[in-house]
Amino acid sequence: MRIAVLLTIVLGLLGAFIAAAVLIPRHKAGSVQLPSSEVRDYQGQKLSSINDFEENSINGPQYVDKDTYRLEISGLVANPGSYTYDQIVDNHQHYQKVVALNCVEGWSVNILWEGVLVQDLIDEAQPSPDARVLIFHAADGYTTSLPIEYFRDNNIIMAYKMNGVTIPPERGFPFMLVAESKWGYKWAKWITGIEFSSDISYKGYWEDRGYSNSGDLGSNFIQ
Ligand SMILES: Nc1nc2c(c(=O)[nH]1)N[C@H]1C(S)=C(S)[C@@H](COP(=O)(O)O)O[C@H]1N2
Ligand SMILES: [Mo]
Repeated sequence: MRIAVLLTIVLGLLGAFIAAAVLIPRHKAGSVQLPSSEVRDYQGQKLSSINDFEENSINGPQYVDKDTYRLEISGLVANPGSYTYDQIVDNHQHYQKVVALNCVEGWSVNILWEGVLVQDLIDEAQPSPDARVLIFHAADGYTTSLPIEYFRDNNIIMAYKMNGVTIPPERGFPFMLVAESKWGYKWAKWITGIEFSSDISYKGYWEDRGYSNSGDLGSNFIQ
């Protein structure tokens, strides 16, 4: 009789443990990112909002799938490659800076960017001496180019966050080039490839339509 009671208790407890193990949700590896609100003040500076951008992309917003995404490094390099989102974000030093984007249409936004240094990607790619420009390719077919020395000289970053939140699809997820001191059309969004080229007269989407190839702020943007 005693044994029967003991057995019932033991079996009952065992059943409860098994049920708990199956039913209670467990933590997956890594951390779960909860939606956070964007930073609007940074070191005494007022920042613009993500919502202050005007939507004027050539083919509308692009929705890039993080799991199948690859960044293609190609052209005049010893070490071409195809990198996942995590390989870019997790395997590189992170940098932050506040930089204003100015569109030729007359609006601007001041944003806190976080990203990886393009020079780190250049160093990994090991460009040949013939490589003079980097051509950025994007998910919507957009391209734009900048001289290879521009990135080191200006500590240019390729951003994955703006105002402390992951860049939303409409604003260029997964990566946007923070082309400091250049007009907005040099700030490639939805970057899918960086091609190293010798063609210093290469013209991107807007450059080919008459906008200056240097894209320098302050210079006349119409050639
Ligand atoms: N892939 C891609 N990147 C792009 C563009 C675009 O159409 N496609 N437009 C450029 C222009 S003209 C500006 S001003 C900035 C900011 O664009 P947004 O306000 O549409 O985000 O993105 C730049 N990068
Ligand atoms: Mo623009």
